[in-house]
Amino acid sequence: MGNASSMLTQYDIEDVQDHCNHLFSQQEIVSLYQRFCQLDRNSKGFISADEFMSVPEFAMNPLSQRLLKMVDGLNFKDFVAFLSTFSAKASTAQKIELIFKVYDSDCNGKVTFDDIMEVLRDLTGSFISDKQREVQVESCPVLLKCVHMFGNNLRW
Ligand SMILES: [Ca+2]
Repeated sequence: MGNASSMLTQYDIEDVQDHCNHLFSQQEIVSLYQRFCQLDRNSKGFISADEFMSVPEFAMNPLSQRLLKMVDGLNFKDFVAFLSTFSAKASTAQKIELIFKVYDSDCNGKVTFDDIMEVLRDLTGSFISDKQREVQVESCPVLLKCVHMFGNNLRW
């Protein structure tokens, strides 16, 4: 598994299914493997950051750099496990964990005010100022409550 010219065996498919908690069918795993091999141009067994960025839909996503940190260098099995989080069948806990990782900019296990500001910078670019972003965050009670629950920010 991992070589573009290789095929998945039934054992490989079942192994990947187990690894992603059966959130993908066997046919879906075969399709994902074909796409994985297309993106893994040098048949290294993983998709590099450059290869991910060659997918226009991915490159255009304002959060692509954050997602890249999570997927860069993953082998097929771990890549499918990552993708399974986006499945409608994934648990709420899995989805929350992914969102948390996207927001935890400095990967310190906490989502702080500064992490949220970083995400807003990625999403808005230079269209709004840091001051305007701060006002947006501070005027959102739900967001503030989340930061208090999951962060350890001394600002408040
Ligand atoms: Ca953080």
